[in-house]
Amino acid sequence: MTGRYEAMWERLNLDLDAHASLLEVLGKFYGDIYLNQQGRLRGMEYLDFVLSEIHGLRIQELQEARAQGRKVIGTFCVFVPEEIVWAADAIQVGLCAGAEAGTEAAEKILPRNTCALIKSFVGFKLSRLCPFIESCDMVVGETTCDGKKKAYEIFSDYAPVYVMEIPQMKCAADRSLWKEEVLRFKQAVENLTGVTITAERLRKAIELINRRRRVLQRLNQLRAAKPVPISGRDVLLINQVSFYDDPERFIQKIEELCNELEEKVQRGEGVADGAVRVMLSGCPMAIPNWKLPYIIESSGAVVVGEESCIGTRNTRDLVEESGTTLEELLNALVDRYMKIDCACFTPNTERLDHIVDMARQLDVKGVIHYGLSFCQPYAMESFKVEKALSKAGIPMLAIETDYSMEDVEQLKTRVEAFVEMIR
Ligand code: BJ8
Repeated sequence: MTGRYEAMWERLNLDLDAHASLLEVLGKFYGDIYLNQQGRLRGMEYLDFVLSEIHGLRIQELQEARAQGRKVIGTFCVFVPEEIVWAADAIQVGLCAGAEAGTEAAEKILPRNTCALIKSFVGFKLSRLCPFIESCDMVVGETTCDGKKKAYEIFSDYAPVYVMEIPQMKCAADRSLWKEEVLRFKQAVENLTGVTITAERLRKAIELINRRRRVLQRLNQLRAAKPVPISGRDVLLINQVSFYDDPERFIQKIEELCNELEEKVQRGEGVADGAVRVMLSGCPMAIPNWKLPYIIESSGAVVVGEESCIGTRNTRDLVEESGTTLEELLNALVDRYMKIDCACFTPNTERLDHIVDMARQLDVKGVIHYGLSFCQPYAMESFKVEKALSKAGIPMLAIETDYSMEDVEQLKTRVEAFVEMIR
């Protein structure tokens, strides 16, 4: 890929040497974790291709779209209403990063005790490693956790940042605040793109993003089968790619993959014979953060569900499509996003219910709660999650880690012991 896109990366002001090293490491990591799996689905070839072109073809598409006058909007949180972006004929891409590269640079302007996800996106920008950030006309931050909220203040010195205020509770006043914020965001997107969002445009965008959520719901339902027909690693990758690939192409390819999966389920074929079914819950795992799922799936277990923003939190709820006026559709959007059960909310009891329901539906033997080091909201909530699960008779293991590889052996020992215990 390097030769073909070098001129484009140069125009985007990437550090070409550092970027080439990053791609090399990523390719090796992907080979070890993904391509070595036995009996993968034909449909995963699409994901392999997307990954092999991660900073190539998709970036080229974004550049071509920009040349035709379309805008690219980057986001870090599933709270940003994507439908507004697509309704204005702009393109949304997820910017969360899951690699350690750039951490050193990030720690020059952020405290060391900041979560890896934040350090990663700041580090990628400072080290000129991410063509997605460099392709953005607007970068949308949000006031979720304190770390992100304050990091965006610093980040705005380096990128065109717009910040959405996210409510912290779910009372009537919070809904009103959120509606104001959605309207303010709509205005900002209209100003950027020069496109007025009409009811028709918004309805089409709602239908598009709902279709993407539905295909991911279908995929998740297929994982309830026994034996489970697809590895957790593969599904995590699908979820990660959903944040930046073209939605129409993604929907079509994942529909095809689901058809293949359905046939596999009918034939009673699965992956990982005899592996213990577990579920992941907690912080999002941005690409290429595959460390923990890989450890789990090489320790005699298989991941059959992810209760996270790169998982069911992003796909569980659809936007009601029946509205005909702009006002009705905007209200439907506001209501759907208010259902997000991020640990940044207080109280957040619905998340506990969702975790227990999901664990029961997927018939898992245990839950592994994943927290990024220094992430207070999820670390705090893990105690409540454990309590709720224990009441339901489901064991939980709490893992706290970051993007480094230093603790892999230690994590493996803990995960293996947990899997043996619940087997
Ligand atoms: S809706 S989970 S995407 S905020 S891991 S940066 S919380 S210190 S990512 Fe998130 Fe939106 Fe919530 Fe989802 Fe802060 Fe924690 Fe870091 Fe986090």
